[in-house]
Amino acid sequence: MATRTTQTASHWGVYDVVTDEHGAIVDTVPFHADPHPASFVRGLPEIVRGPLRIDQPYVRAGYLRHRNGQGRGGDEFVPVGWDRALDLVADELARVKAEHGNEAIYGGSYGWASAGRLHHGPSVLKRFLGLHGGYVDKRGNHSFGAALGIMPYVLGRSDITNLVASWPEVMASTELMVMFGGAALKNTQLDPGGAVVHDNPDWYRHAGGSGPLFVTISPSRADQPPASRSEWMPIRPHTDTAMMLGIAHTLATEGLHDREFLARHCEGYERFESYLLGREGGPPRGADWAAAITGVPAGEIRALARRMAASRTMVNLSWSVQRADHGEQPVWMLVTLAAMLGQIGLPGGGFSIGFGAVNGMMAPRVEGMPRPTLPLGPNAIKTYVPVGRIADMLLHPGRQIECFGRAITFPDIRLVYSIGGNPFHHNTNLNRFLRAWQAPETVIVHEPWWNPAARHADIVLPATTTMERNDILAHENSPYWLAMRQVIPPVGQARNDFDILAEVAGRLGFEASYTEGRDEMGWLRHMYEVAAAKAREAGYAPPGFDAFWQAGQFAFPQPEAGSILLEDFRRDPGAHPLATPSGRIEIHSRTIEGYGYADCPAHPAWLEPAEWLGGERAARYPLHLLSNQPATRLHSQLDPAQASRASKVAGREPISLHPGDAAARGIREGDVVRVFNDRGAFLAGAVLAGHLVPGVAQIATGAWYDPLRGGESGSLDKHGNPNMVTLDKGTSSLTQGSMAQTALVEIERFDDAPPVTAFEPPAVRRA
Ligand SMILES: Nc1nc2c(c(=O)[nH]1)N[C@H]1C(S)=C(S)[C@@H](COP(=O)(O)OP(=O)(O)OC[C@H]3O[C@@H](n4cnc5c(=O)[nH]c(N)nc54)[C@H](O)[C@@H]3O)O[C@H]1N2
Ligand SMILES: Nc1nc2c(c(=O)[nH]1)N[C@H]1C(S)=C(S)[C@@H](COP(=O)(O)OP(=O)(O)OC[C@H]3O[C@@H](n4cnc5c(=O)[nH]c(N)nc54)[C@H](O)[C@@H]3O)O[C@H]1N2
Ligand SMILES: [Mo]
Repeated sequence: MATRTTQTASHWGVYDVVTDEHGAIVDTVPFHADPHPASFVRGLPEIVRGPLRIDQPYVRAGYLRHRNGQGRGGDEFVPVGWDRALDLVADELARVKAEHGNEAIYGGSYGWASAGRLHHGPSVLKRFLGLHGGYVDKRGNHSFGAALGIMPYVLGRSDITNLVASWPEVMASTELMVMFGGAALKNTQLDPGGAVVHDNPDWYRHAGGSGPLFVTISPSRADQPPASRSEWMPIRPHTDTAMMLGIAHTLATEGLHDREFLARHCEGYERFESYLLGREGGPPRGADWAAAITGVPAGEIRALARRMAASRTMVNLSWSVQRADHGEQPVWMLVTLAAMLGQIGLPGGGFSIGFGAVNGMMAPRVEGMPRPTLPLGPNAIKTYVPVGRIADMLLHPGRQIECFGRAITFPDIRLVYSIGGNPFHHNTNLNRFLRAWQAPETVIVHEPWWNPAARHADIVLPATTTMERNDILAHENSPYWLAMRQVIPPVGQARNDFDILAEVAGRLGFEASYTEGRDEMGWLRHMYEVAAAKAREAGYAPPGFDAFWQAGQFAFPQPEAGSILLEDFRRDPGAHPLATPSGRIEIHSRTIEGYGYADCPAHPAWLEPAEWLGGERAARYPLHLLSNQPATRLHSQLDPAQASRASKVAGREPISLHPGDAAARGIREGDVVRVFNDRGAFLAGAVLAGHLVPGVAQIATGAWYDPLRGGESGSLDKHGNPNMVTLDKGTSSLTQGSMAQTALVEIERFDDAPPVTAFEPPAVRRA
C-alpha cells in the first residue's frame, strides 16, 4: 500500500498523519522529539470526517422568514449554496453598518480556535471587520482576566504569562514551592498556539531528591503535581486569600517579614499591615481567623508560614483560583505575601502565576524570537466589552458598568460574528446567556462541526480544520517554527476562514486590501520572511521560506536558563522602576483607592464571595461545584473523539463527589445525577472521589451543551455542561473578570434520564 506521511500540528502537539492512496487516514504518529504526547493527540484525525462535520453552508429555517433571534438554537437548518450564503452575509453586514453603524457589530469572538499563525479564526475575523469599518471588541480573557486587570496596578505589568519561574531556576534554587490551586499535570498537554515538546513529567521526575518540596493547597488532592516530594493541604474553595492573610499575619507578628524589602521595593505596606493586624477595626486576620474560613487548622497555617520564612520559597497561584468572585484578591495577596518573604527577584524565590497552567510556560524563553504574524490592522470602533459581560451587553444596550475606573456604556449590537470559539462553552450561566444570544438580529458562525456554537447560529459556514490547510506553528513557549502541511483535501464544501472572508470582502468591495493579493502560500511566505528578517536582526539564522517549508521546521537555540523575574528591580529599584505610579510594588494603590470600589479596596483583603461554603446560600445549595479543565480534550474541542467519549459515565460527563456527600444523597458510583441551582440544571455521571474536600463536587468543563429542548432558556442539559449553573457576575468593578469557579449547587439522583443527543447533527430541511 502506498502511503503518505504529512506533518501537521495543534494546540496539543505536533504529529504526522499517514494517509493511503485514497486519502484515508491510516495512522497518527506523534512528533519524534516529543517525549510525552497529549493523551488525545489522535483526536482530530479521528473526527475530521464523519457525520458531525458540517458538509455545506446552512441557514436557520426561521431566519429565512424573519430576521430575528426567535428560535435560535432550536430550529431546523436549510442547506444553501456558497454563493447564496455569502450574499446573505455580505448583505447583512452592509445593512447593519448602514442602518446602525459599525458599533452594532460584535466581532470580539473569543476562543482558542486552532493553532496556526495564518488560519486563526478570531484573528482573520478582526482583520476583516477592521477593514469593514470596525467592530465592538472584547477585552480580557476567561483564563486569567482578574490577574490581567489587577497586575498593571500592582506590578505595572500585564504580561501574565511571563510572571512565572522557569524549570531550571526552580530545580536549582527553590526549596519550597507553595501552590494555591496546585498544578495538575493534565493541563500541561496544551499551549495556546501549539505545544511542541511535552517535558513537564520529566522535570517533575528530576525534582525528586534535590528539587523543591511541592505543597498543594487545594480542595482536590488530584491537583498535586507528580513530584515525589509533595504534600496536600485541603482547603475550602475560594478562601485562598484568607489563608494567605493568615500566613502573612504569622510572618508580621513573629517578625519573619523582610522589612527592608518592604520599605525599599514596595508602596503602602503599612496601610495593609493595619488591616492585617486589625488596627483599622475588623478582626486581626491571624491563623485562627483564617482557620475558621478556610478549614485549614491554625497550627498548620502557622507552621507553613514559618517553613516559608525559613526556606527559599516560591508561592504560586493557579489561574483557576482567580477565576472566582473577587479573583483580584488572591493575585494581589500572592504578590504581597511574596514581598513580605522578601525573596522576589532572587533565584527560586518570589511568586509565580500559573506555574503548570500550560505546557511550555516554564521553559526558558528564546530571547527576541519573533513569530510569523498576520497583520490585523486598526479598528475604528473603540467601544469594548469585558469578555465575561457579553450577556449583559446583549441584554442591556445602553446600560453602564464600571471597569478600570471608568463607566463603559453597552452598545446596541445587531449582528454577532463569531469564529473559533464556542460561546456555549466559555460563557457562564447559560440559561441567561441563551436569552442574550437570541437578542441580536443576526448571528453568523464559521465552524467545522455541528457543535453548540454552530447550532446557535443563523448562518453557518463550514470551516476547514488544520488538517485541510497549510500553516505555520510558532509560539513563544517553544523554540520551534514548524510547517503545518495540508493532509487531506477540504471535507465536504468546507473552506478556510481566511478564504470565506476574502469572498465576503469581495462582495463588499475591499477584497484587495483584505488579501493584499496573496493566497494561502503567498501569506505564509510573506509572514515567514518578515519574521525571519527580524530573527536575523536578533542574531538567529533561519533559512529562506522554501528551505524552511521543505525541512518542515526551524529550531532556535534554547537557552539553558530563563531570566529571573524582577531580578533587576530587586538589585536596583531606582534604576529599574516598575511601571506603577510609585515605581514599586503597590501593596496599597492610591489609584484603586480613588476609584472607590467596595468590591476592590485599595489593598488586598478577604471579601466574602457571592457563593461559597461559608456563606448563607450554602444552606440551600450546600455543594461547591468546581469545573476544571478537562484531561481528555481541549475545552469543548474533541469532545466527540475517543479519549473524551471513553471517559464518560452513563454517557455523560463524569462528576466527582465526596463519598460522604454521595452517601447522604443515596448516590452510587455510575448513577446519573441532576446538578442544579436557581440558575439551571444539568445531568452528569457520578464518580465517588475521596480526593475531594467534603462539600466540593467537581466536573470538567467542555461537554457539548445538550438541552432537552433546544433554543429554550431553562431547559435541562442532558450531557454535563457546568455553565448551566455558574454565576455570570464580574469578579469586581475593577476588572469585570469572569468567574466560572463560583457556583453553589445541590445534587440528586436522577432516574430514567433522557438519552444524550449532543453528538447528533441538527434536523435539516431540504428545500
Ligand atoms: N465552567 C467553566 N467554564 C469555562 C472555564 C472553566 O474553567 N469552567 N474555562 C474558561 C476558559 S479558561 C477558557 S480559555 C474558555 C475556552 O472556551 P473556548 O475557547 O470557546 O472553547 P473551545 O472549545 O476551545 O472552542 C473553540 C471553538 O473553535 C472551533 N474551531 C477550532 N478550529 C477552528 C477553525 O479553524 N475555524 C473555525 N471556524 N472554528 C474552529 C472549535 O470547533 C470550537 O467550537 O472557557 C472558559 N469557560
Ligand atoms: N488538558 C487540558 N489542559 C488545559 C486546558 C484544557 O482544556 N485541557 N485548558 C487550558 C486553559 S484555557 C487554561 S486557562 C489553563 C487553566 O489552568 P487552571 O485554571 O489552573 O486549571 P483548572 O483545571 O481549571 O483548575 C485547577 C484546579 O484548581 C482548583 N481550584 C478551583 N477553585 C479553587 C479555589 O478556590 N482554591 C484553590 N486552592 N483551588 C481551586 C480545582 O481543584 C482545579 O482542579 O489550562 C489549560 N490546560
Ligand atoms: Mo483559558
